[in-house]
Amino acid sequence: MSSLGPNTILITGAAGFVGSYLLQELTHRYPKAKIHGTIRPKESKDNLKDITSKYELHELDITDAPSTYSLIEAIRPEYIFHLAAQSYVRTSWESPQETITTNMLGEINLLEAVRLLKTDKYNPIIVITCSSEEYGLVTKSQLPITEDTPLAPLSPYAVSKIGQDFLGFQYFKTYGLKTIRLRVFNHSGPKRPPAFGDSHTAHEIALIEAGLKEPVITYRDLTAVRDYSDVRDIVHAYALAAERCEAGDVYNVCSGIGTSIEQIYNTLLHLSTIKNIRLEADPAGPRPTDGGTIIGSNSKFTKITKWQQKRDFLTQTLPDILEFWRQQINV
Ligand code: A2R
Repeated sequence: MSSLGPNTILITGAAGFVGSYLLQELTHRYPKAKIHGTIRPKESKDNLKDITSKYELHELDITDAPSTYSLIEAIRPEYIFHLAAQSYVRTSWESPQETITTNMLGEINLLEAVRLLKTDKYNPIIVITCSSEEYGLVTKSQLPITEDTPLAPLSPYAVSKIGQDFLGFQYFKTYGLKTIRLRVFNHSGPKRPPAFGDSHTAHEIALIEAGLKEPVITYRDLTAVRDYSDVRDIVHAYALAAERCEAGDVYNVCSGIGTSIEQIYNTLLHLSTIKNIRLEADPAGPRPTDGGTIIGSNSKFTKITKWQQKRDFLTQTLPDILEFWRQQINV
């Protein structure tokens, strides 16, 4: 590693939603570094369309141990950002096996590859993207959530992320791998698939504005409060984590601000050019783990990294998401 930063970087899951923003962030932050990303075989490259800076993509199924080892051996990244995952909470109820396999076995393959290649001279920093879902069942008296709040997972996805989290801890303790575990709270931005609530609502509004849908939007739970950040601030946090966080430690990455789902709906409806959109309750009702208030404390992370968020979720991120969908629909 030079004094200007890492010479070689690997992002697993680089063609995913966050991976594409991280690629953008890192190519600008480390213009001299060689940046590699993995893409799942047959995966779409749509998220990478607007990235003009240089990087190299490698096809990899992270559940394939020999291929994972070969890639790490070939490029020997000094920073590894591990994002490849089954990232949908809802899918995890339908496909718990796939979720646990991709997320836990995938990470074991990555950590094993590094363990086997580790020497006195080669021991990369590995940033692991864990999740606020690990905290799961949280009572009001436990807010804001710190890294010491007990983990109480409510979905197979949350269990898989605890597995990833604790594997990172174990490989640090047992083998001295430089893992940094980030428990990341809700984050969104343009390109977020409409399977996620805020993006779904913005997509629906853009369809209504284009005359492609009746002016009705359904909701599952307006009362839930979550801790939202802009994905562009989150990927900046990932870079700072690799540079400044303590190996072996765990950090919450969040805004510390509670935003209700109702605020998200109202903000997006207010931004719409159509003023007679009706909100109706989805007959499917809330998900098993909707509801409640999840707000994190980012003080451990901001103290060590000096991370500052630049974008306000309601007034900057949401308008950008709506504009993204308007443009997609008008193409
Ligand atoms: O599912 P795909 O084809 O979109 O590919 C996803 C990829 N991925 C895999 N890559 C290699 N081998 C696999 N077996 C495998 N399964 C899935 O990981 C996708 O490109 C990437 C994850 O990106 P997204 O699904 O867009 O998630 P997002 O929001 O970017 O989250 C990134 C990370 C994940 O670890 C989340 O659990 C965490 O941040 O919140």
